[in-house]
Amino acid sequence: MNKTMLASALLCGSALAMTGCQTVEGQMQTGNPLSQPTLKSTIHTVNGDKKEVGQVFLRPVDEGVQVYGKLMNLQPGQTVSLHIHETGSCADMGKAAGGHFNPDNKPHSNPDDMNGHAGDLPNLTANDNGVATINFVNKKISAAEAGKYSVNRLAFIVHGGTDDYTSQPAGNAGDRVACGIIETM
Ligand SMILES: [Cu+2]
Repeated sequence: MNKTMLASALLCGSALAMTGCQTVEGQMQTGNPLSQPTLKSTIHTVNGDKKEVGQVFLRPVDEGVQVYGKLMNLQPGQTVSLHIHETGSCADMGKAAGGHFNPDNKPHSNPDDMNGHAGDLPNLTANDNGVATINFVNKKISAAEAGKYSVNRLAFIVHGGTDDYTSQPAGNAGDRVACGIIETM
């Protein structure tokens, strides 16, 4: 952890310290102000240099689990796709993460479809600085430490292309470009 990250962690480590906190965690929380993230993933490229490209947090909210964070170092305007995959491993260029998290054996769909994969999430488009944000409430997963719908110890996969929310089994989203294990805070 570098010094900047450490300072952010200290500033944002408690609900009482949110004022003035400029990290993604502070900027994007909505509602339930006392509900802190329970899970977090630091995402790295799957190729040789394993560069860090972002962080995603998960916290329980009334409607489900808020998934929020940023991916950096994308091409300006690039749309990528993000899913929760079923195995908590980023080995073998991310292939070890397996397929989409799908505890109820549903088809792949758009992330708002309750009949789709629990691990389906919306596409992200990078801004002029190559930064893409996600802020989505997933109603099909749990941010608890364990359980059928818990995503603890599973993996985020970033694909280089756009998820069409239709093609099976994974939306024709393209190569796996980055990956992060989901872990307890
Ligand atoms: Cu995927």
